[in-house]
Amino acid sequence: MTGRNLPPLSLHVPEPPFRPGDTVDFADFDMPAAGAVRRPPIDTSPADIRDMAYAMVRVLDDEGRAQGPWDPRLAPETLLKMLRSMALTRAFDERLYRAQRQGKTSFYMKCTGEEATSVGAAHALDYDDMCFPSYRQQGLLIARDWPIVDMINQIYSNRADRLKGRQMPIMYSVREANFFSISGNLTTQYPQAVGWAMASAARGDTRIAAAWCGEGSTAEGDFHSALTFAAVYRAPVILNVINNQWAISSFSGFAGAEATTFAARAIGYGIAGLRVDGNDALAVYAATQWAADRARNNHGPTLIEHFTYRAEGHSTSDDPSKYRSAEEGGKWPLGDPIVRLKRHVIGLGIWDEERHAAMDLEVAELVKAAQKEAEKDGILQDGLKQSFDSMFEDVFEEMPWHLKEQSAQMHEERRAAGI
Ligand SMILES: Cc1ncc(C[n+]2csc(CCOP(=O)(O)OP(=O)(O)O)c2C)c(N)n1
Repeated sequence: MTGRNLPPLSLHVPEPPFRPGDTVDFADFDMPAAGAVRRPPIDTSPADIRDMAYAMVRVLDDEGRAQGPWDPRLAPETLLKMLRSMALTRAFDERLYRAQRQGKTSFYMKCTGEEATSVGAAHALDYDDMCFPSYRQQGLLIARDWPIVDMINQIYSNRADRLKGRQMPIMYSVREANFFSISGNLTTQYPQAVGWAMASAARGDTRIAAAWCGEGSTAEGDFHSALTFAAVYRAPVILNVINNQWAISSFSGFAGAEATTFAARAIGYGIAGLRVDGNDALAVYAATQWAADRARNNHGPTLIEHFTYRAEGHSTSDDPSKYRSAEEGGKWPLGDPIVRLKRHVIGLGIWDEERHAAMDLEVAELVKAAQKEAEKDGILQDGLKQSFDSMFEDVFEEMPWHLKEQSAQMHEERRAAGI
């Protein structure tokens, strides 16, 4: 343009720190000391804890000792139950991942390295609190002792699948365990969780809701409308963001991580925001307990960012070696959540390596037995397990005339084709 001596405009396109083949160095990673962050009272005003959205609640130090005011001081049984649920979740993931490779199911997603974010939270919530998970919180169902054979039936879309083969594998729905139907459409569960929490409050109930989404999902519009409703009505809800740093091949910078934290999203809405070491089961437990007490006593919603690392591929359809350095997972400074809790309970003298090894064997056998049981009702390779008619059911409460017509047409065409 004439008469203007200005530099050309340009866009900033985020670039992840490490690409395939790069040497990984987390020296710049700001890792606050365990126990360093204060624990405010549950009726604190969101404005008074703005700094906490940039800090990190950590309980377990490098030696596995619990430090500071967020130590939830759990009973030995609770600590060991959490450890077992995390180990069982990992064993479940390993086996079902292999089942996909063997062609027994079409798809699977692991949560390896993120087990504390679901298992720690599940232990701090009441069983009748309603969970609105994403597809990476299988640890919630496992921590709530839901039978894993039922989860495998869904993954196999077999005869015993309660969802009648209508959903993609891992999109569980378990009303009895207060685990809301998973939807493939990212972040739709966020406003639904807030609405559920509002309904609970409007009815004078005492149950609260909790929602989970990934950091990539915070870029969805639903995330922002959910936060507005939660703040305006002070809905009794816990909004969890699992920042595992990757949304398939997009690093967290594309969801806004370069400029600020995900916990800091809460500030603009006037919501309490906490940032937590997501690989520290005790920190996840303590933050969830704080947020639950806050919600239950009508002090409003809390957004919790769980800082973690997606240790494996996004799904069985993904190859992370194409877009990130293979060294990343091993060098991630917050470690492995199972190893960290194990070190803690060994340090307390209530656990040892022998018992841990025996438990790993026991949970692997348990998953294997459940898989065998589920396979009696069929696997993917055997073909369809549900009646063709069931495909038209439950679209509406009562089947309307046009679906009856389509069903009849299907039968006619199958007859004509000799099947
Ligand atoms: C509305 C919508 N857009 C895109 C997708 C495709 N998709 C599935 S998972 C995913 C990445 C989500 O990443 P994140 O929220 O960080 O969660 P993570 O997978 O890391 O747990 C995308 C883009 C989708 N399922 N729904």
